Amino acid sequence: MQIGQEVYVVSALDPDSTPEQVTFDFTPTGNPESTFIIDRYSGRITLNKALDHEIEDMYVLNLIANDSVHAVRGDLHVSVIDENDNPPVFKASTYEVCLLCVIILGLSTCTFIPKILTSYSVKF
Ligand SMILES: [Ca+2]
Ligand SMILES: [Ca+2]
Repeated sequence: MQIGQEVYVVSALDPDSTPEQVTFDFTPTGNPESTFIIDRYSGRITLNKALDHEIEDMYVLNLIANDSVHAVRGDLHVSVIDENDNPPVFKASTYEVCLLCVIILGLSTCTFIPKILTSYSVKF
């Protein structure tokens, strides 16, 4: 998800207030690293930073709904679903192997071994 994308729209029920009288905000610690933005009147929450599952897979947002007399808190859990956005990378830029052939009892088997030794000898 990219910056500016809508995440959710929170709403509140208040029988003695009009929707315009209820405002929304995060608690002082309810928006980790200012990752999200909330529109105080519409309750629309959008991204202030791009999300990445590999960095953070879950956010818990602490919200306040306020009718100017009462302020109530609520939580919104945002799960960041993993998408396949990382290509595979070889662990080494170059691989070198030496093929060692061993003859045992007339049967030949071949085994790949990492090239750790610069030279080696095999006696039969
Ligand atoms: Ca009210
Ligand atoms: Ca991913």
